[in-house]
Amino acid sequence: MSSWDSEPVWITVAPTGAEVSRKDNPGLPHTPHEVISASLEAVEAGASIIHLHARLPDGTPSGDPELFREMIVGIRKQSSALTMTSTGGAVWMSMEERTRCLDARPDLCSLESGSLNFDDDVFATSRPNSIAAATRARALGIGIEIEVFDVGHVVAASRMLREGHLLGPLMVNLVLGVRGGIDASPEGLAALLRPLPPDSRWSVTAVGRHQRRMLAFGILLGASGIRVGFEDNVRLRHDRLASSNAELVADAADLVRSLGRRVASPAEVRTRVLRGQ
Ligand code: KMH
Ligand code: ZN
Repeated sequence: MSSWDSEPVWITVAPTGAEVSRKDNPGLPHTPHEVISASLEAVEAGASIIHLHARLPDGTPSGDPELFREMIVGIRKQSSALTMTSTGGAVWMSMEERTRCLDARPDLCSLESGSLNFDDDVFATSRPNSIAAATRARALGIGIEIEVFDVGHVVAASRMLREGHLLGPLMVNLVLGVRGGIDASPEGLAALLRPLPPDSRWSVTAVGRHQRRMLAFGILLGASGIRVGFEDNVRLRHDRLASSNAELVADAADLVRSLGRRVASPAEVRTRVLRGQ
């Protein structure tokens, strides 16, 4: 676990996701061009990792590696932020569709280490599928962030690490408050941290109205990173929609500083998360 006052906190922005729509926030980016400008604004505001999903112009989620490639090239042209493509995709996608994004050669990819009910849907990732995706990402030199929605996912990731399917130290994103996953509470966060190997890098994500206070818990407990963006939450406060992803990032950066920690630069994040992956 990182030392809470000596290590800077990275901010990941997840600008579009797959389950949110323009009905939730009319500013949701769809096209690569829109995602690139939202991402670059977010980097200006303090983000150093961009968690990418691809969509067609009408907003339908897509696994097309060309869309991912366009976003990655555009972001890399104008920033040194790390790009992370989602192998979570959308709940209805096949594993094959979800992992096509690896062909776009991001710096990092997200990866599920298990399954869960995702609200009314089943979000399925079998252990063999997770291992196969991890093996492919590693062969391509892509770093892996495990997305954790419940305690068993931490246990499964630790097992993949022990068995050599993942390289250490683990990088995990602890997602709290998905209906079907662990609840967004201090006890929920503590439950996810308990089985985590001690040298892991962990970030905190919480959905909807729980976001800000759970990120604060994470920052105070020594999180390596926090995540914000329209994928997880479209509101700045309960009674106000966020005007942009960058506004959420700026607010998260203020939160980090107000709790006595520093926001990490992309260069610092590169050294920390790509070393050893
Ligand atoms: N869209 C969610 C079902 C990830 O990016 O790895 C899964 C998700 C997680 O967004
Ligand atoms: Zn995602």
